[in-house]
Amino acid sequence: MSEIFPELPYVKYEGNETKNLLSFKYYNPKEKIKGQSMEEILRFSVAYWHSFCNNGSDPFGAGTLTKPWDGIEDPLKHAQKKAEGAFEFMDKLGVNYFCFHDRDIAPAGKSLKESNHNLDTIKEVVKKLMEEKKIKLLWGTANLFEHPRYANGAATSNNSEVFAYAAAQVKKALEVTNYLEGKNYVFWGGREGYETLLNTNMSLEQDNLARFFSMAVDHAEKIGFNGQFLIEPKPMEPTKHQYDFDIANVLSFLRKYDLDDYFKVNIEANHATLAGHTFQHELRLARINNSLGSIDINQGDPQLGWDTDQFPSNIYMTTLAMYEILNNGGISPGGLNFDAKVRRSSIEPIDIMYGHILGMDTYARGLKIANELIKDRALENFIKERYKSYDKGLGLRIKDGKEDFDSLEKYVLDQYTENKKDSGRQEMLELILNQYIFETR
Ligand code: XLS
Ligand code: CA
Ligand code: CA
Repeated sequence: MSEIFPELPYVKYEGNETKNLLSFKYYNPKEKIKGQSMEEILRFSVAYWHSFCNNGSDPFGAGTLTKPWDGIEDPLKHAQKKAEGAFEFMDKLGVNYFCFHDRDIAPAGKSLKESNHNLDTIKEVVKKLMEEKKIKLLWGTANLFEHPRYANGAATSNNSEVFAYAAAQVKKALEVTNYLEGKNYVFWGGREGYETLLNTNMSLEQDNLARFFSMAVDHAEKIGFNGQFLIEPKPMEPTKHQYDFDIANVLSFLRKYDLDDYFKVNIEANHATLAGHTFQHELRLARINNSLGSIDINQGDPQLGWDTDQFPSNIYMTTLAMYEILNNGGISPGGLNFDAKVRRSSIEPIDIMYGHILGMDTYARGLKIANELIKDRALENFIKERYKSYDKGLGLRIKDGKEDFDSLEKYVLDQYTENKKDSGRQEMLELILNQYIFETR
């Protein structure tokens, strides 16, 4: 088969002395870190929608990015050529995973039947390409936000027929994900929220969302899908207020409806910042609750208050993200999915390649730095010391549940001294972090 992107090279690791911008300077897939190769730890994935479907259009103007399959009128031939281009791109980039929405790989038809037929046709093309290029499916999902029928929500629509349609669509997407041996299945509730409470029965909508998730769990069992279910929080966009606002919100929802055994979270960096958190905050919260499933790697723009989905270039963010992931014992069966797109003026396919190289190197470097930080206990020793009052005496008795308000009041009256203050040393710790970022080899 002739190449679809003849101008794109195979990207290789060349080390940090090279001047070749189309090579990896830090991402060395086979290099071992704590006994595992970088590719096994990072599990990079390309997002089908941003890299192969996005044409650069925005609310103010038309598409700017052209693709070799533009202009193919037959929708299935178009989808087939797009799939071939996608797998050639991913092979050249050297990633092992990809993610898709049902409607990214195969076009929606005029009816559910026709859409399902399109998916069934293209899933065969994709399966063959996966085998040929040795690329696996990190996760699949259903697009329950684009079609006008979902304007009032999918599982949280006021209309029960729309709920039914969404269920039928997820059933099929789950079956295709299973067929392609997807490691996870993601729910991102683009329209699952509200625009105004003046027209909203919040309690029914949330109960229905939980019913919908339970049905998915039951169906997975029915068809033998063993992948991990993930919920991807986002505070707003496209709705004013989405129900999966952030990690804390999702965890309380899952616990209320007894779904916490079946779901973990897929955390996107730009969604964390939209919710007013750092990416690390969301990762930490998920990690300490044993819920960290997978991550969508990108970054927002500090001056723009919306979801810009840029390729990650911030070494502080990637270092601290990898710090959480290593402390989590890794992220498998999840991975690091590039939910990132090039700017509207970056119009050539090679720009998409630069974007991924930028992100992969920034994460690979972050991984190495985080590993050193952990190995040297550079932060842990300080934290341990900072909380030492809970290791013995009064603190230990509090932890063991042996104190109450009466005994604590007595303790303060008899023994408390005001002069035991200590410094939080934030600046010193930032100095240490910088030292590791600057000096890690
Ligand atoms: C949109 C979301 C979406 C999910 C998958 O903001 O990030 O792309 O990752 O539906
Ligand atoms: Ca995402
Ligand atoms: Ca996003």
